[in-house]
Amino acid sequence: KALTILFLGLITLGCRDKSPKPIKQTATPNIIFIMSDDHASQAISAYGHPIGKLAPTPNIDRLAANGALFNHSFVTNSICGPSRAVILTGKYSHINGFRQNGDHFDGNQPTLPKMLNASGYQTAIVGKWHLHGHPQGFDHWKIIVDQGNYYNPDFIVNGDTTRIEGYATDIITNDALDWLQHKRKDSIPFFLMVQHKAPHRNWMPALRHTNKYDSVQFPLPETYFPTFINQQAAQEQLQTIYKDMYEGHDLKMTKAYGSTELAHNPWTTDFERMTLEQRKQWDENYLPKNNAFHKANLTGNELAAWKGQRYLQDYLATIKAVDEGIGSILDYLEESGLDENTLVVYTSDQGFYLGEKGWFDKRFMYEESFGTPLLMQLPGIIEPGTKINAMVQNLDFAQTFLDFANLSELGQDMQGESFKGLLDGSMNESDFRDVVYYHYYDYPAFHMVKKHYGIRTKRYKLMHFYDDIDTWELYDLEKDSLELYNAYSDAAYTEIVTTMHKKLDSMQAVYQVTDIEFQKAPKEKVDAAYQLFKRLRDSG
Ligand code: SGN
Ligand code: CA
Repeated sequence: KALTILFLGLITLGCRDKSPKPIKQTATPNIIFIMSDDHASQAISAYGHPIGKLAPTPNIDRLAANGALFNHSFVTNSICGPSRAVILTGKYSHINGFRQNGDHFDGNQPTLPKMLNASGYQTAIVGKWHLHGHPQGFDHWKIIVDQGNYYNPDFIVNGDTTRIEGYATDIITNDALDWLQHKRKDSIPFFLMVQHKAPHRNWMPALRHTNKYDSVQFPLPETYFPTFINQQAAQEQLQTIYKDMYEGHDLKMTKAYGSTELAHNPWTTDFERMTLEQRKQWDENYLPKNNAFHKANLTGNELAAWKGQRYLQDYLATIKAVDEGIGSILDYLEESGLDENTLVVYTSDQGFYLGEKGWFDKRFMYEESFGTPLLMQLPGIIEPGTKINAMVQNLDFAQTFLDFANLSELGQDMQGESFKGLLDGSMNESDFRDVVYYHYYDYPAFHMVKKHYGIRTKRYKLMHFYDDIDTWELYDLEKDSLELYNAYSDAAYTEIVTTMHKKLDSMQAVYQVTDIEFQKAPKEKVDAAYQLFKRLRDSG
């Protein structure tokens, strides 16, 4: 008898490798929500941008091939913590209370994971949280401390902070896979959030990718050296690649030919956390290209262009591990048969600048950072190769997922709109919203992007920058997709300006934006912040 059991056991084990595990599909779909930090659509090959084409993301592109790619997906407030709070609550920053990085998320309020969990979903989150406090509504959570580090990051696991050796992106991917394969219960639907630190500043690629794009010449945007006319907030920001990046910390430049000592590096921890072996390998990988730089003796615009290249090479190489991780998750879903009933979502907490207007970072309501990549697959529901042009927002995610889970009634208090109908073909794009509201508060803060709010319709964008300035901008996106010409005072646009103001007022009324949202920071605080960030930048 024992032999028979052993024999049957061996057969079963043998089969497991070859054919997919028979899986009992759940009545409502599972949801895997993968979000990276600061991933620009320009850096995803499926979006067709020249930069993305030179640094392909074949696994993220699988989602576009199997499902839908959104061309006009926007955030409500282009910064990390606030974006995450909007996604969890389905409510604008002024309603969920998390307006800017550093705020504390009120975890006692209703959230999407809590609703799904209470309705029978298994819930888990791994990776970046950045909302301070501990996650609520998750059966399993393992989060990175604050911004986290690329190498050997600290995680909070069951309330304890633990340093985990390895590369952050790989650790997060592996933890997600481990939960899917070993910790999750079969036959119960699940909601898994996989939230990468990458490709956030300071863009440190995995050791296997540090030299990935050394020989690629990326096209720098035509606006790399901008002249800002009637764009005071753009003029006064501190996020220009060739003015504001730290040469050592951000660009991995060294002090001299032959040296591996980093140039200006005000935050030393990112490199100090590496083990001696990691650091040795890192230095070996960067030395030849840094030596070549020193030899070239660049100055002026040539130096600025070189910095843009180095930034893009590192940023894009950092994305490589994210893409590989998504590949591993998709492979597992396909091998197990789970893919048939799993909605897989890929997005970023906001868009990012890859040298447009000379910039890195985000924050502005201009297209690159107001937009964010969004791709989704769910076989049998979403037609392969779907392209969606409707203006969706991260504000809509919670209601959309609740809709997929047949729990729409739980989202009645939320401020977004389910876009499930756009995905399953039951709704026309023209029946979806025709105006999007945006509001950014994080000032004075890193990069000194002024507070602003505004609306975007399919064709126009109206923005108001306030606090220590009071300026309006209007863009005709059909004629001026790069947002270079502020048409607010142009007589040809008088009527449009009036209509847009009316729409803006009505949006603020709909979303319950009250006067406290327009408060100014004390002038001393603004001045001190400008001084601090300039000092940090120039002290190298
Ligand atoms: C850090 C970065 C900033 C970045 C913020 C917010 N500086 O402070 O460049 O804008 O995070 O990013 S760093 O030198 O410390 O990397 S966010 O994605 O968390 O909102
Ligand atoms: Ca971010």
